[in-house]
Amino acid sequence: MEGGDKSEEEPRGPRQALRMGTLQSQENSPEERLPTERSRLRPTARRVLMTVLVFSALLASSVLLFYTFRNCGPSPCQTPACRDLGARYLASGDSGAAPCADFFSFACGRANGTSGSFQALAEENKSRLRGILEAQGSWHPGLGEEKAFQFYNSCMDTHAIEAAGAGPLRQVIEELGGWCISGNWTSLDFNRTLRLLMSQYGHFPFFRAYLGPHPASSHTPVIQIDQPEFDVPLKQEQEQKVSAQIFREYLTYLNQLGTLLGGDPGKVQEHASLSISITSQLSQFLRPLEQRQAQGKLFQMVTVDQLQEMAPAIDWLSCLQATFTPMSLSPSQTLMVHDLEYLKNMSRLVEELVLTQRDFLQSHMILGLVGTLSPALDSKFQDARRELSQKLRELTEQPPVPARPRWIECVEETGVFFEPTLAALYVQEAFGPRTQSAAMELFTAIKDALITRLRSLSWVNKETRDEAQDKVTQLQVEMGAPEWALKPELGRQEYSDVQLGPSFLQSVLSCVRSLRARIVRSFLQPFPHHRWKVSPWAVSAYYSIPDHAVVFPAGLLQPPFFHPGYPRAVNFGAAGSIMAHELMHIFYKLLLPGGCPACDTHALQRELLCLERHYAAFPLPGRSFFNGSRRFLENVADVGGLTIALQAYNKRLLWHYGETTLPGLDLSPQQIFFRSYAQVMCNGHSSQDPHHTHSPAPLRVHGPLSSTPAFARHFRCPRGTLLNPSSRCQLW
Ligand SMILES: *[C@@H]1O[C@H](CO)[C@@H](O)[C@H](O)[C@H]1NC(C)=O
Ligand SMILES: *[C@@H]1O[C@H](CO)[C@@H](O)[C@H](O)[C@H]1NC(C)=O
Ligand SMILES: *[C@@H]1O[C@H](CO)[C@@H](O)[C@H](O)[C@H]1NC(C)=O
Ligand SMILES: *[C@@H]1O[C@H](CO)[C@@H](O)[C@H](O)[C@H]1NC(C)=O
Ligand SMILES: *[C@@H]1O[C@H](CO)[C@@H](O)[C@H](O)[C@H]1NC(C)=O
Ligand SMILES: CC(=O)N[C@H]1CO[C@H](CO)[C@@H](O)[C@@H]1O
Repeated sequence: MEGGDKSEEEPRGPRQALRMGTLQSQENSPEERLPTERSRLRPTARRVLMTVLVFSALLASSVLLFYTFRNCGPSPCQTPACRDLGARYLASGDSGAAPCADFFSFACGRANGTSGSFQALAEENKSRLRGILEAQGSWHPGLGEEKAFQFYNSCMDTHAIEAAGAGPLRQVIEELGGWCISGNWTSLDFNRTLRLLMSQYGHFPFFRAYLGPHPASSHTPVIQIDQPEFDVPLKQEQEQKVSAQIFREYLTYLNQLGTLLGGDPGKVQEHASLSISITSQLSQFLRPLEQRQAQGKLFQMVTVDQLQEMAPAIDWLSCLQATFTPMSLSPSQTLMVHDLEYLKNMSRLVEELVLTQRDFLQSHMILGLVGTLSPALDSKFQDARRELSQKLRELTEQPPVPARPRWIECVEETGVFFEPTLAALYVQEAFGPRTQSAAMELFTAIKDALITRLRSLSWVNKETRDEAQDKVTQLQVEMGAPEWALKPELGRQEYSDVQLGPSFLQSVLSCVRSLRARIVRSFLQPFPHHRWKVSPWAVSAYYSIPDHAVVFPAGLLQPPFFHPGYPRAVNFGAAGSIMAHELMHIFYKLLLPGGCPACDTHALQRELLCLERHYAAFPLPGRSFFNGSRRFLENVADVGGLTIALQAYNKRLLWHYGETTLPGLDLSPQQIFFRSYAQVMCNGHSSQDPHHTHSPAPLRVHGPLSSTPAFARHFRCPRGTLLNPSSRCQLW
């Protein structure tokens, strides 16, 4: 179903406007005071008469319409967007589950096993990008867009890719000086090969190098040198048996690559084994982050010269200069090094290998490159890699990942290389002015509710409250997409350095170089605003501490989380609580020990402890258990986010008319609010979050809902049920 922007909000009939007028007069909202105030200028008698008339008229209509309202209730919204959402809720929920005992199953019961809401949303909107990329002739003439479409098409043209086979890759290997497994071979210049790999082919065999924010000033870029990423875990952590199997699978894979490139099987086997041995030795030098953290050596600032002295096997200046042009580097350039110990040991190993096993070192680098480039090669290379990854998942007891259709890969790849163009096209299609202003309006309502809430917190003193309020008002909000994507004329990219063809591999390599140069150039320009860390079609909101900015990408402000034509209950419950959750992150510092000396520390500690106990008391599925720290702060943000979103929603209900419900669901607006809140969390039993900072989904539903008296009221939960506990915490 098309849930896009085109479906308009339900036309508001006169009946409905009247009905809500009733609601208003009952609640005596501020909007209504306006006419009374204006009439003050008129003669007294007339004023009295008017007042009486207005009152009696209001009273009469109130009585009349109160009954109408009682009889019919808000009517269901019948737009395609609403019908679609109603059907989605019906399909995901388990109506047999008792909402007061297990609201998670009630809302997400059948969402089991399948991918979560966020993931589903991410996939759906990639299909939206696909729609854009495949709609021939829908794009404006312009070199940039044309290149993006051409790239996508050549990615989808599997016939051409299969026909070219390993040819384009052999050519790349020749450019690198060849290897002794197949084809011609010139003698090795290690530094030259490494420089080409890093700067021309985007492959970093011994370490990674990238531009990142300077630790002392987040707007200044610095070159960072980090540990490499290996295809397989070869560190002696697993059982002997498992690691032997991993070795075998990896060897099979490398052998396949070598023979696909026309190598003699015996020779390939020898080089593949040595390559594994090199990877394995390098892996032994890696130290986990925690260990480095414990030693207080997460990173060190060194100059290129100093690094050259400590890790002499690499020609640092020439490798980095080639990689980061047009930046101009000198020996005194400062670098941020994440694990100096690793680099020293790596350098020693490379020096040793250059002396004793030159040819093998070259083969090792090229085998790694082939792995890196596989996505741009024909199906034989891709199958080999997929097989390796499935085997590794089996061996490490992870569930298999289903094969992804080619178009998703191609959409993602096009999105990486042509992000500015795709961002503008996506925003045009999925985040029109009406959605934009509705989203901003929602955010303003949430922000206002938060400011109101701050005034009533018992543990915050006046000074801290004023400070917090200032922080909220000064917050930078990025809604939907960066400025340049919302105004395409600002972000038009020509990609003049991108050369497409003759083979898909060559196109990809050209894009890799162009992208790196673009990143470097953008870092070299002063940039006063927040730099987006996600694409506009991404589904993850975030708060950036250094920029004091919240970011809500357009991909998130889509059905089923948001639509300008949805009942407000849905938008406030789903997108609104996500927005409020992000806003709560502003106050993390206050909640940490010693973070708010001026607060009523005693009351604050009491409420934090209360919430900790509240969460700890939940029965949890599986092995997941609650443990303080970051996850606790996320829980605190969940509870606060729901409270704020609900408060904002109630205020909206009071001020505006025309609230609707969802077709096919027997739920009141408030019930829909809570249902929509839960729907956001329907992402299965295991956390999708890579860092596991969030609690498992059922807890993210039950924790906050059971802390909210209004939930129990609207679902008529008997006292003592899971979602209507006998006491509640009062943090927010
Ligand atoms: C959902 O998953 C749980 C645990 O994996 C399982 O016990 C339950 O039967 C599943 N329910 C449905 C409706 O698939
Ligand atoms: C090896 O080099 C020769 C001469 O330079 C060239 O003709 C031949 O095509 C090359 N072989 C491969 C496999 O590229
Ligand atoms: C690096 O090499 C040094 C000296 O050979 C050694 O003491 C140290 O344990 C090595 N570090 C790692 C992480 O293997
Ligand atoms: C690479 O270049 C550096 C710096 O010039 C040099 O010290 C090193 O020996 C070279 N490495 C190899 C393996 O030739
Ligand atoms: C919980 O976290 C604390 C500190 O973050 C840690 O010391 C403790 O071991 C953790 N407990 C469990 C059961 O993981
Ligand atoms: C959530 C969302 O907007 N999903 C859309 C993604 O794109 C497809 C294809 O255009 C639409 O059908 C979905 O509604």
